[in-house]
Amino acid sequence: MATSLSRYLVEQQRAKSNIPPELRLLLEVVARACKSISHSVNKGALGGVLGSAQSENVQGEVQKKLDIIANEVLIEANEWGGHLAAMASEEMDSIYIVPNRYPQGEYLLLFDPLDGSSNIDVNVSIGTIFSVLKKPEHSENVSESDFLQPGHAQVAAGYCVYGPQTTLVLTVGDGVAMFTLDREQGSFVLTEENVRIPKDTKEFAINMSNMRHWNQPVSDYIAECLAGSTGPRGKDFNMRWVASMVADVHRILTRGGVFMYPWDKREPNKPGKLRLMYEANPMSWLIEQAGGMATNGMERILDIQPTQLHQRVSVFLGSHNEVERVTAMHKLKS
Ligand code: AHM
Ligand code: MG
Repeated sequence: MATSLSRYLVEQQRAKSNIPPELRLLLEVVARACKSISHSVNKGALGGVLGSAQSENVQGEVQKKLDIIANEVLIEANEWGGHLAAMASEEMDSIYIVPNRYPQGEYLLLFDPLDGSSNIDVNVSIGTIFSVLKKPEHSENVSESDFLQPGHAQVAAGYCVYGPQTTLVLTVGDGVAMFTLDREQGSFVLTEENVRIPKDTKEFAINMSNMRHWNQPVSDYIAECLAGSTGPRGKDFNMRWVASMVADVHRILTRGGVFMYPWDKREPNKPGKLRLMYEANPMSWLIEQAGGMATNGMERILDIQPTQLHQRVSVFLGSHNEVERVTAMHKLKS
């Protein structure tokens, strides 16, 4: 018989004691919210959900209607259950503390409600990314500083990709599992366990249009890949760039590859485009749990001590040997 997400979580707790009831509730609520977001995404123009919301988020990016809808769905689903103390989102300037009328739980939830915003209106895969932390024990009144924990402190992380299939991908620190949404049954069904990323790959993902803005190590690494079988790598590479991190990471978890969003000269004061706490950290943990590697070019992403909720980071993640190589090239130049 098919294993539902609920059953998987109960059985994991029984076998490994790694999913206490409050965390299980949290993960089930996040999955339910993703199901609802998936419905809105599927309706597209018919649901009046496409297009711009005529507003900007704290990062100065124009918000799409679906960015805001997904953010609201996640907050409304999660605020009343008693499992959370507060939430943080790419689409909200500061943290959202669970209102007084509801009990406060011990977890903190961070999310990018709809990643890949530029793909919403063009019917290309997009997704929700989430990260779960424990509220520090000493903290009475939850504040933003409670969120500033390194990625290795996450207790659960995952994403849901809204593509040809809706797939929820999850880790609680014991490998990576994938669940496909069965629309007739209305439930997520376990379709892959112990996901492993091949150590070697011939596929890279980077926005090549930024080439002239890269630093030397990134330029050197990509030059090696492009030189193909006659170059130093002795093999031909293929390139893929969906421009939705969820979709690019999903491909890498499925068949390997390396994904890069490096620092570049367009905005030299920012370490990169992607956000550490609700994009890079959850994705890096999933990648590591599947046998891959994730760095900012110099150090393990999961070891970075955050100083700001919305801070950015350079990202190199995916097949172990490629990430190791591009990281070594950075260290050589430093
Ligand atoms: P978003 O959170 O505003 O959607 O931005 C993040 C996205 C990632 O999903 C993707 O990897 C990247 O931005 C694409 O950037 P670019 O537009 O430079 O291709
Ligand atoms: Mg995003």
